[in-house]
Amino acid sequence: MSSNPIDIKKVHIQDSFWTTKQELIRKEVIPYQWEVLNDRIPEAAPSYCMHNFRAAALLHEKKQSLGKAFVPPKYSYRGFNVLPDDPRAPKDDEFYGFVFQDSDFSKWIEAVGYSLATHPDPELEKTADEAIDLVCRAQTEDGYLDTYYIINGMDKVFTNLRDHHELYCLGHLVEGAIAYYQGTGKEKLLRAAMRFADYVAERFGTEEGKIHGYPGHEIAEMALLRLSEVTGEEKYAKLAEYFIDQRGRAPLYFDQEHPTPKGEEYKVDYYHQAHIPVRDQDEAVGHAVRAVYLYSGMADLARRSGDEKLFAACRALWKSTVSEKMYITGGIGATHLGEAFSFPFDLPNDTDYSETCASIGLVFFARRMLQIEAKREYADVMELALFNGILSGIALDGKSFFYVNPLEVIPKACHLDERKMHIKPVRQKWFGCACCPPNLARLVASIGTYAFTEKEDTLFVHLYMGSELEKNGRKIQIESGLPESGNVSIRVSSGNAPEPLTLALRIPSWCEDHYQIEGVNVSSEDVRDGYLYVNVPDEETTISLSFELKPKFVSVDARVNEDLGKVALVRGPIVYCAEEADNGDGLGSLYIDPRAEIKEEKISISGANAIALDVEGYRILPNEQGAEFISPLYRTWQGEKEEKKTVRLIPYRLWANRGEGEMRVYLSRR
Ligand code: FUB
Ligand code: ZN
Repeated sequence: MSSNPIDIKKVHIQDSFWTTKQELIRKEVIPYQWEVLNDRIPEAAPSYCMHNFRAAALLHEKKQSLGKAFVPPKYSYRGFNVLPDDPRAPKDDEFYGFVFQDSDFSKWIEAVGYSLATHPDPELEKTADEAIDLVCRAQTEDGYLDTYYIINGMDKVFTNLRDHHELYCLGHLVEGAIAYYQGTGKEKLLRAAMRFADYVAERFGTEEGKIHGYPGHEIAEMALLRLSEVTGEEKYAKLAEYFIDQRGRAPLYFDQEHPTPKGEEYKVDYYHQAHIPVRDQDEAVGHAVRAVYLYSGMADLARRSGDEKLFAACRALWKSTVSEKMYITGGIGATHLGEAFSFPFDLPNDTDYSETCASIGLVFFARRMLQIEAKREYADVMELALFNGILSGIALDGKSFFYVNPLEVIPKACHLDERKMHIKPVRQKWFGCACCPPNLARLVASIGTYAFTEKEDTLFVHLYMGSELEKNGRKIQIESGLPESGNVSIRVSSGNAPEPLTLALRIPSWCEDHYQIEGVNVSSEDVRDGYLYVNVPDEETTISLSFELKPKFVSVDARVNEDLGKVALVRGPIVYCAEEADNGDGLGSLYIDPRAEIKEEKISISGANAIALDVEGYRILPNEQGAEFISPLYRTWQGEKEEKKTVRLIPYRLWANRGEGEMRVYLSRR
């Protein structure tokens, strides 16, 4: 039997690490994003998100007042990213921004919903209610809700499923509406999302007369399955099932929608994970965010239906992703060309994409796999992505963000080399295509639902974080020293009417099974797939866990050419990097000795506490020995001149909080 995420209202995170992040989302990111969505931050790229909802609402109002005299706009393609001629004075009745700009509101309201679930805030709720009123005013009478088409002309609705994101906007709207309903009990947005889903369900399906397509950018699949769970309405699950089953079936829908040059079809469909039916897919391909969103929906469906073939595909896709295409930071999407996966073991460090959203999608996928089978391999990846490739996406003050999370940066190259211009050496205030910051906000705001899942008498602890929750009438208080120390304590109250309670405690693979447990009797037989199953006695019980957490060097599979002869430094789930701020520039000339002692030092970077690691190494000095060979650039080799150097590394997530400078995760080794 599978497990479910814990009810967000039942888990209170009180953790020295995660509470700080959640507070940042609540106090900085949510209010800041609201200003951005309303174009009130002069130095941030304009969003036009709320402008578009207002424009759509105005259009309906005009229709009402003009009655039969109203002439609906006729669709004419204006572009994927529509910018006003005069950015300071956008026209009231035009759509601006990316075609999927509505989704920025949906992600914002999702973060708001989760935040209100645990931190009631009447002022924020009032702002959110007003925003919802506006969004609902933008919806058409028959339930359609995508401002790009409402404003630009409804006659072409669902005619470009491949590129335009109506079903993506539906998915995000559903997710946002569910979160707001869960956080506040208010149904208005949920009803609007259901009406849009009903509209889509009417139009799509295998039946004659219906559209036989599916989302160009996945997410509706997992969102609709969740909507079905929350509302108890089977029709939403059926729609999700249709989208998943139909994808990649011949004749390929996107090729029909966009007649594709012969020989190019595979490329196009592959990019959208629509080249073959999903149950036959075994390699993670195409646009990375789309891929992991699809796999998450597939896992949800497999859990719901018990479809073994579908689950086998999920497993194969998981394996392909994490054992051939994932960076040590939990980043995925090795190429910026199409924001996509590359071929197996192609993991360049300085041109990669590793979009924040893609790592977030990987966390979605991991949690869903965990729900089906509690194996630590999923939780290990979830934790890795969270602490590294995701949290690197946000500055310590919550006011700037990375979209792309590279493993190696030379700022000059980002400014001058076109191949690297997608890489920013400092976090940005906002992005015209602002998918990542609000995605990060909704994930962090709901982190408890990733840390804990439950079934009948078992609580699964996938991630350790200080928290209070309840299970089977027992109060559970967790204290965690992670990521700095591996000490965890779990106190379980006796409760009035004790029912059986099992805690399934993840033994993180980074401790290499070196851990101690006190307070309960367990044996090695209680460990299954990296989880220690503890039957908690009826009386009050305190379990103390101590996971060995020491720094170590990691090398990469030899097929990753990029990293041959190099090592990365990790400490528990934390991946480290060297920065110019500590080591000077020219990080590529540093060598470290993986056999040397690693020293730890407590540091603070812009108010964030962390542990820095110092390791002995060398710096290769400019080669002035040997005779010139053809030009001064080359010399006959006579050995390198080097000087000793202690190299300092800091947690990767903290890089670029001290101004612009070089950064590198993998260092050459001796
Ligand atoms: O297309 C919507 C979002 O924008 C994607 O998920 C991101 O990769 C970015 O392209
Ligand atoms: Zn993104």
